[in-house]
Formats: sequence, C-alpha cells, structure tokens
Amino acid sequence: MIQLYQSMQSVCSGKVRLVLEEKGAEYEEIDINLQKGEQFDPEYKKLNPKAVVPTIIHNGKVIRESTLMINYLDQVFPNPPLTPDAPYLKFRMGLFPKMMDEEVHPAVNLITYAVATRHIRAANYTSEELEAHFAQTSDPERSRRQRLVHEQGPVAPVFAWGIQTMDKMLAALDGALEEFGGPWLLGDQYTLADVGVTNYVFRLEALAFESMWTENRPRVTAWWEAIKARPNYIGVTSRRLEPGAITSRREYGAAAWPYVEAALAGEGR
Ligand SMILES: N[C@@H](CCC(=O)N[C@@H](CS)C(=O)NCC(=O)O)C(=O)O
Repeated sequence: MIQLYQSMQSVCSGKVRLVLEEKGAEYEEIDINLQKGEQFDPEYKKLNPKAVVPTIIHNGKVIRESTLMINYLDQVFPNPPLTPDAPYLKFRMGLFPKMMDEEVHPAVNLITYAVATRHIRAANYTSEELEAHFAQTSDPERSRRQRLVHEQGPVAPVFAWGIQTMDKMLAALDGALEEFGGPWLLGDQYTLADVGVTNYVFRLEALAFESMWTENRPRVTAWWEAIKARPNYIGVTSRRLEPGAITSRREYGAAAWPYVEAALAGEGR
C-alpha cells in the first residue's frame, strides 16, 4: 500500500493520483491542508524539505517531486505502460514535464492566486495570519509574486505573463496533437505526457477559462473531452471530491475573464 501525502486540489498531487488510478494501485490519501500551512509542519518537512505536496511512501522509501514520482510509479507498476518505447517519443514526452515544471507550474499558481485564492484568504485570515503565511514560504520569489497578486489581483502585470504562459502550453498541446495525429498527445498511446498536463488544463477549466481552447483549438477540445472520459480521470481531484464540485473558482474566474482576454490580446507583453 502506498501512502500519498497530498492536497485534493493541488495540481502536482493530481498527476500522481492519475497514474495510481491508471495502474489500479492501492493508495491511501493523507491530506496536507495547504491553506492551514500543514506543509510547514516539521514532521512533514522531514519527508519533504521543500514543504510541498505530494510525497509518497512506498516500501518504506520516501519519494518526492511529482515528475520523478510518476516515472517511478510507471516502473514499479508496469501495466499499462505510460512511457513509449521509441527514443524520439520518449524525448518528446520529456519536453512536457520540463515545460510544466519550469514555466507552467509557476504560472498556474500565480493565476489561481490572483483570481481565487486571494479572495478565499482575505475572507478567512487576519492580516497578521497572511503575513505569517507569506513569511514562512520555502520559495521567496514565489512569495513575492503571491504578495503582489494578493494586493493587485489580475490587474498585476505579472498576471498577463501567467495567462500567456498557459496559452503557450495549449499551443504546445495543439502542436503535438497535430504532429502525432491524436487521440493522445503522442499518438495512439496514452502516456505520462497526457498525465502531466491534465491537471493544468483542469485548473483552467476550474477557473472557467475553457474558452482558451474551445474557441480556437478543436484538437485540444477533442483531446480534453477524451481525457475526461477516461476512468482514471477520477484521480484529477480525489475519489472523495467529484471534479465538478469545484465551482466557487468558476465564479471568481468569470469576474477575471476580461483580464484574460486582454492578456491573450497581447496587453502586458
Ligand atoms: N516540484 C514540486 C512542486 C510541488 C508544489 O509546488 N506543490 C504545491 C501544490 S501543487 C504546494 O505544495 N504548495 C504549497 C506551498 O507552496 O506552500 C513537485 O513537482 O512535486
């Protein structure tokens, strides 16, 4: 049995659940409440010194970093395989997590914070508690940006960068679907490339930003419908939380949509 330290709405935890569901592996979810700062608990930091989720324990070993983790799980549970055999496809698969880890993950954090999290935090925390939260982060640059969008919301120029980065990700999905002919990003085989991007697209949908692909990217629209129809899609959130249950973010997202349109039109570039 695998222990998965996670948060139901975290994109990185979602990647891991998608793989565990695809493999039919048994796992126990242990929630780390990120809003309450449980990731900074000294006991948890012994498992994950960066104070982030997810972390898994498998056969007494601690495994962290979601991209490395899903590769590990694909080897530990070989069926169905989620890595192509052909070297070129393996290389193409690797470009996706590189883009997610380096560009898309910081962008999605920022967008979510600017659109929704700031309202949730403002309603539930005193200014002293918020200050304490910003102060204890393990990544000062991320904290600086969060503080900025906490104060300014989607008006902050960095929000446009976040949206343009997500648009670049959607263009990369579209490019792969065109090159390999679908239905999955690398063609016939559903792979870790599909797994690794699913939660980022899910987040855009949870913020009611799906027009970013439904309006002009029919290949991405068809891929996304196929992704949602897969049995492992239950892992995108958690078996305990239906994907459709995340509705409050859509209201916040609808209010922010004019800023998304402005960013897509090139303002703030
Ligand atoms: N590189 C790490 C990133 C993990 C990460 O950023 N996790 C977020 C949730 S998606 C988190 O725990 N954030 C808590 C915080 O920043 O305080 C991975 O892929 O596992």
